[in-house]
Amino acid sequence: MRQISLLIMVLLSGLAVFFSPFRAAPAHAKTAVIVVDIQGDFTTWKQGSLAVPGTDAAFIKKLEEATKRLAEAGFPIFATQDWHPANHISFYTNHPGKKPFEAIQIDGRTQVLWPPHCVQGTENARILLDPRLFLAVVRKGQNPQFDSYSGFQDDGGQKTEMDSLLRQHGIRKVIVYGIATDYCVRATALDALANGYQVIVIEGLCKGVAPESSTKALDEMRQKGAILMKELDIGRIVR
Ligand code: VGL
Ligand code: ZN
Repeated sequence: MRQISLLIMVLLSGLAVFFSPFRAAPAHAKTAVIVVDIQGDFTTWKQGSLAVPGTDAAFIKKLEEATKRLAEAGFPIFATQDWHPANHISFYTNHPGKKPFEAIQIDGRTQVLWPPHCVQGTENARILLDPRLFLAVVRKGQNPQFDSYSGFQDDGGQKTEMDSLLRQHGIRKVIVYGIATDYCVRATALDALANGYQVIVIEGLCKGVAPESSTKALDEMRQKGAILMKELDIGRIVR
């Protein structure tokens, strides 16, 4: 008899834990990861059209392993994906007489002209990490008239779904890394700060187009409130 009541108690306490309101809060309910633009066209590994120095197979493997560790630790993982139509305003080929990496003024904005890259549906527009890692992929730069380095909004002020996705998941803090430090990582981290999120940038998981602008971008992110971590140290990330 005593054994039966013990059994019932064990079962009931199991149920209590199962239905406990605390179970609804996963290990890192308020901190998410935003992995920026890990796409073939930005890598030397895939001989991308806009290959960023240092983005060889070993670096992408490092990104994949870090992202897996974060996923296993319970952080929700979001990705951004540069996703341009062929007639995109940022492609130098759409501005006769202009050369790649030239900067021009368009309606008072500075637009760097890039080699065509991340064209919708092409092999090198694909994200190179295991798609099962991501809770959602936010595409950007789809409007032919506006560039969008930021994962939150384009240069015309049109918002992506990023902010509402993060809100839906109760996120207050984001860990940001990817390509390129001086463009899309910078813009995404600064917009995250501007939208009220705490931001951690993992320097060792970023590569930049140019050293000088990358150093400047990291300084600016820190100055505006981001915490910079040299390498991923999950134990030091407090939620
Ligand atoms: C990026 C230039 C053009 C980036 C995207 O992902 O940093 N850079 N488009
Ligand atoms: Zn782009």
